[in-house]
Amino acid sequence: MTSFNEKLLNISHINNSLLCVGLDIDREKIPPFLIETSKNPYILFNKSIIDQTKDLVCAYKLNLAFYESLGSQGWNILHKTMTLIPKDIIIILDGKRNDIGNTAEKYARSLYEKLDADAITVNPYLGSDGVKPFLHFNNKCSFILCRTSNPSAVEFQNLLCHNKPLYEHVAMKINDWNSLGQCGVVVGATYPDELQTIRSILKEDIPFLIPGIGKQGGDIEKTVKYGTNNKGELAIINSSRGIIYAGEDENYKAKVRQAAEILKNTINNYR
Ligand code: OMP
Repeated sequence: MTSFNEKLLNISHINNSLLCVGLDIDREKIPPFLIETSKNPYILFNKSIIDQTKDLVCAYKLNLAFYESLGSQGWNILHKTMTLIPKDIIIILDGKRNDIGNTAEKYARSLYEKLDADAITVNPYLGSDGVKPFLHFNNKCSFILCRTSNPSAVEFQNLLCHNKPLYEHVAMKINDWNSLGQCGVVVGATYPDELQTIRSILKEDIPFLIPGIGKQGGDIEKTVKYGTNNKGELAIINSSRGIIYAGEDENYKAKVRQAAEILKNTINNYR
């Protein structure tokens, strides 16, 4: 069986890409004609995004909120979408899960065993016993939130504890939790200084998931410079709305492909 990092490096080389497209489906934003003319507009939409971008990406990230908010229909759309993604591309299910140990274990089984995600996102705020249940699944990767992209992230994550911001303590803990090699880290592209610091704390083989490019305005050059390892690898750079909602009318597929191609190439120019 291939490890998560081997799978990531393999697809990053094949497609020459660090780009992750976020499949965050939203009725308000998908081209209106799809809603009007199709019985399954979300599946049709996701299929067209995957068809247009599968040679341009290393990963797809599905934020579970967008699927859960559709009720049972959302779970069917999630399952079906996952079957449409080529097997060699990384699938990240983004639910930012955590809970006390025995409950966290159920979340982990749901995402890694039932849904068979390659990777998930995990909130570290409950401490080690809330994170460890996610770390014993072979060839999977749990991306631990370290410094998020949102404006209020500073409220807690930058608080000084023992003379260091809290996110640095989280980064150091991720090095410890990574003993089985199944940890990644989430750092927002909107905070390049923090990204640089966290890359310097973490071991070279820990992959970074970096959202915040595109609609949130993250700096692409600094994201690539500070977020990749010393070989320009092991970073997954996500954009959701900036790519999947690039077009509104019947021409949306070409616009989506163009947006993905431009971002992939811009990222590569800085590697
Ligand atoms: P866009 O802003 O549309 O590109 O979407 C960003 C995606 O990344 C959403 O699914 C967010 O939930 C997610 N995200 C952040 O935006 N900031 C973070 O700090 C962490 C995440 C995440 O874990 O993916």
